[in-house]
Amino acid sequence: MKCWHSTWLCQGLLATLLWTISLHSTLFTASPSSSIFAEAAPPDFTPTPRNRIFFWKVTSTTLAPDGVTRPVLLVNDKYPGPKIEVNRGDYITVIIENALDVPTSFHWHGLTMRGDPWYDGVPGMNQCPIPAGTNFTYAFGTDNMAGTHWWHAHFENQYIDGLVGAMIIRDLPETDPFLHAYDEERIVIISDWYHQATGPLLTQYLSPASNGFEPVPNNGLINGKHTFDCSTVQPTDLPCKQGERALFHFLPNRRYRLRIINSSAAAPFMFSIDEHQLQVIEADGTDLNPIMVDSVPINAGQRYSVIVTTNQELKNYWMRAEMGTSCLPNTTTNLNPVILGEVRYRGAGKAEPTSKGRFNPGPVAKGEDAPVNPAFTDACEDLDLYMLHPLKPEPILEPLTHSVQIKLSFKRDAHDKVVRGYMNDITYSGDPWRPTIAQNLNESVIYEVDQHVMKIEKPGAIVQIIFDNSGGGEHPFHLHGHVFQVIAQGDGRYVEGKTPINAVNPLRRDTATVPQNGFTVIRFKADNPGVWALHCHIEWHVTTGLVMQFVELPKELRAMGIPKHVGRLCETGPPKGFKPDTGFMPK
Ligand SMILES: *[C@@H]1O[C@H](CO)[C@@H](O)[C@H](O)[C@H]1NC(C)=O
Ligand SMILES: *[C@@H]1O[C@H](CO)[C@@H](O)[C@H](O)[C@H]1NC(C)=O
Ligand SMILES: *[C@@H]1O[C@H](CO)[C@@H](O)[C@H](O)[C@H]1NC(C)=O
Ligand SMILES: *[C@@H]1O[C@H](CO)[C@@H](O)[C@H](O)[C@H]1NC(C)=O
Ligand SMILES: [Cu+2]
Repeated sequence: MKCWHSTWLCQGLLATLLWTISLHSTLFTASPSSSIFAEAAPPDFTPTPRNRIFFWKVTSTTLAPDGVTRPVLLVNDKYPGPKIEVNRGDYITVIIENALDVPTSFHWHGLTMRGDPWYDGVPGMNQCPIPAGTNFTYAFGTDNMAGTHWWHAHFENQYIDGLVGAMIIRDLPETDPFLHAYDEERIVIISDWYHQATGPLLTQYLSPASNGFEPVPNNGLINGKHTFDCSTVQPTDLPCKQGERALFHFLPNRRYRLRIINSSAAAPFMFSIDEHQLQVIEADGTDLNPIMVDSVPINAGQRYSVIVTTNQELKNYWMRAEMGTSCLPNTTTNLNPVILGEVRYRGAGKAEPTSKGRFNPGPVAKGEDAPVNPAFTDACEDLDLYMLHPLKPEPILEPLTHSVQIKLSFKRDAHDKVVRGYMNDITYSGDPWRPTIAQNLNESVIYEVDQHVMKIEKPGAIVQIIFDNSGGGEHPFHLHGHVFQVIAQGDGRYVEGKTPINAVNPLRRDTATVPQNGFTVIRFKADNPGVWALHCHIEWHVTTGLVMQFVELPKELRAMGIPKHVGRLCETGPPKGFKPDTGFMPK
């Protein structure tokens, strides 16, 4: 096989990997910029496991997903970025060419990265950022997982600017419980959208004047598309033309699995299709005992699969992602909170739908969006935890080895007067160029307080985390490296031994909402050596420090070492203009 990448790829650890590729792969005829699956390819059940290889070029450009042109960051010129789609048991290799003039890194949201912790993609924890103008290869196993996941940049706030995409691990026919439950599937990526690049928004957000109010999105997108009323664009001189809605072409009397991914930076959404029920079958990769609902609330970072049956009257229908505006700090005059897609039944023509939303009785006038679902404006919460149970039951994790209470709060810094997020009175501030995983190689390492490290040294320890959010708004918390059990979620305070818990076959997922003025309790088993971030998935809150990290099984992790080419990322150090506290502020 030709060795056409930089020399490290041809050496060391990766030599074994490439050997595996050359044995099992037929992919090297693919051109470096194309993914191995065509976008609308039918399921590829070529023998698994295989190493599936993806070539990505990351660039900075402009795009108008809703008709309003703005600067964006893209992978292979696409928004959302190219989908990764593999089968249970496969390996994934992503060869990244960073053609930006700033560093970057990528996280594989939903995968446990078991055995490959240095590819989890969090600078300052698992790696140093990929320097501008260089290439880096992520190569990892999928831990026998299946389900609807996603990938996104994890350096600074780059994912808000466009570096996101779907990552689907298809189950195998012999293990898929829903094999006969649906006929076809579609991916639905929902996102909030800003008309300005993150840089200027951050400058405002990280100033005392913001009072901690996050930037409010201007629009939302379904699969990278939506319309926007150009007469309300701000600033008024932004180039604006008619945008388009996402279209879903459905055949009558068929069952479609919709894999819904919420890649928002801030706003939660309520997802529904007019006049259709949704059968929920998956949450964050966990297959569920199916339940029927009218709509599904999806918080940032979360995923659901629903089956929708096209058994209604032959016409077209609105797909709605209603933004929870009351969960946002402020509404702006030009925010369009109801994001619409069009579901077209075959035979019903191309007419714009006239269907009614459950929560807006009146018809939707042409060119006019419906008001926000009032059921949602009060609650920015997950689907009722007690309704969702895994299809494959697992007992609650016990007995507890650790129980950690984490109090969430926002406070104004006495010195710079900026409002920041705190977990147990620590606001995270790690140096991207000094990753914990490398520091852990030194047995007697002492971490800085603001790295907010919590060590778990006992293999198999059962860790409980109680999020106490008695003073604030909702926060969807994501734990890397694990699928956790959600054992309680509710309003007010959690009292150990008193508050009822969800003790029988609790939901397992990787992103759970901590409700406004409420609590969420999760448990996981420490059986995966690595450095795992625990953070709010409202991307703005990551910037203001609502982040901490577990160093799980430090001894075992140390023994695993760090692959040479990952270590090399740290050789160059931060580029000029990078400040540890604020990163790259706009020029
Ligand atoms: C990165 O990869 C691309 C595409 O494979 C290649 O053209 C380029 O020369 C590589 N750059 C470096 C710095 O190795
Ligand atoms: C939010 O609203 C308040 C009160 O109307 C205003 O003072 C503040 O500037 C707004 N913040 C943002 C980020 O828009
Ligand atoms: C996506 O997550 C954001 C942030 O938590 C939330 O406001 C929004 O409602 C979610 N979208 C959907 C479709 O649930
Ligand atoms: C390991 O950490 C200790 C404590 O911070 C420090 O004194 C020592 O120099 C470090 N050793 C190496 C090899 O860096
Ligand atoms: Cu948050």
